[in-house]
Amino acid sequence: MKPMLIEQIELYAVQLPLKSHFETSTGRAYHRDTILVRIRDDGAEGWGESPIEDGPWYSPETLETAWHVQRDFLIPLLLGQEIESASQAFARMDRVRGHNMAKTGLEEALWDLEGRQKGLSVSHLLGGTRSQIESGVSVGIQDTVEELIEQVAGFLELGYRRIKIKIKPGWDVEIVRALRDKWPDVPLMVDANSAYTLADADHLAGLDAFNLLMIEQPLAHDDLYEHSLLQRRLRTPICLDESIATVADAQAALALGSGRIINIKPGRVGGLEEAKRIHDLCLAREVPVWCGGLLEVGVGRAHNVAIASLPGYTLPGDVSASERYFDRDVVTSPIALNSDGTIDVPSGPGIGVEIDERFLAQVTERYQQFRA
Ligand code: NPG
Repeated sequence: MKPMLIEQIELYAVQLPLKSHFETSTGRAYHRDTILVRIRDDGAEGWGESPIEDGPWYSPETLETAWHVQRDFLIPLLLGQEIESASQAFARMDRVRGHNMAKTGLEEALWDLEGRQKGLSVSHLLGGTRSQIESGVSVGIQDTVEELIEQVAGFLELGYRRIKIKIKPGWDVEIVRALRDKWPDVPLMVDANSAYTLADADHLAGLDAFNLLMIEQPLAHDDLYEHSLLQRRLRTPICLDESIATVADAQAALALGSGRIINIKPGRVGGLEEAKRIHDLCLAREVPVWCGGLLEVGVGRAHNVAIASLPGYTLPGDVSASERYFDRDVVTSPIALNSDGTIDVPSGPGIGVEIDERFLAQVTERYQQFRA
């Protein structure tokens, strides 16, 4: 098979309204801002997503930084180049430090392109072994506990296999108690998005009473050491998210005992290849992983489904149906939930979703084309 030739790259800054606002300890979002990337070679094309937010709240990257780094540094490294396999793309962009979300959209687009050219699914290219993934849902901070209970009840009714709630100081132990009173056995976890410090260790240990699957990223977004101290004081496993940007971070975290579970988001680590490397490391060490989400639209969501089909993704992740967030998605067949709480892994070429070009044009706020 001849190598891919990166002939044309297009960037689309897109904004979609969220069905309802999504609140984490870092703030409230009413719409989803993201960058979609299309790469063309000959007649074929592939799509990827850089799931930035409307500000540097979760990650330091924003629309402006990602666009700037893509336009001025990453695209010049790729455009006009031949590449044998998308698995090499992350290394081609190595000269640029960090900026993982900017890299992800470009890298994912090459996976999709490669799959379409070879007639293989991205799941197959990555070594996926599942035809369905288990789907969990992430529920934001609500104004009242009654509203939270109503939302959780609705998601359980739909079949979601695991509930994650966002917590922050003042919205934690008592909220979990209320959920556990109502649902003693539902697979439940909490996500703090770095809202606590080590001084909160005793308070966080109060969560040990509720048989939680895990507590995600309680401490600083770039910390490994204090998480290792906290983990020794908690029975509940810590899951790391923000702290793991590279394979080296994952190695350090496992060596230090900073947590017992890792959430791998392609957008956070720079794409599918780096996600796979972290997965492989964790699989070899028997550390469970799951696929996180950054409210991706259909493109990034489909890539998340593909990576979540790898064998080490043994826990239900945050890959939920498109309709959980959007009335209308930018793809013609949005990711859907089966009644048993699973999502099918597409077996067709690439990521298995087609772009709704007319709708994409309506929601695109900025566009730029680059040709070799
Ligand atoms: O379903 O895609 C999803 C969202 C899952 O809760 C989720 N993501 O910290 O993991 C997180 C959180 C997040 C969302 C972070 C948006 C940043 C932005």
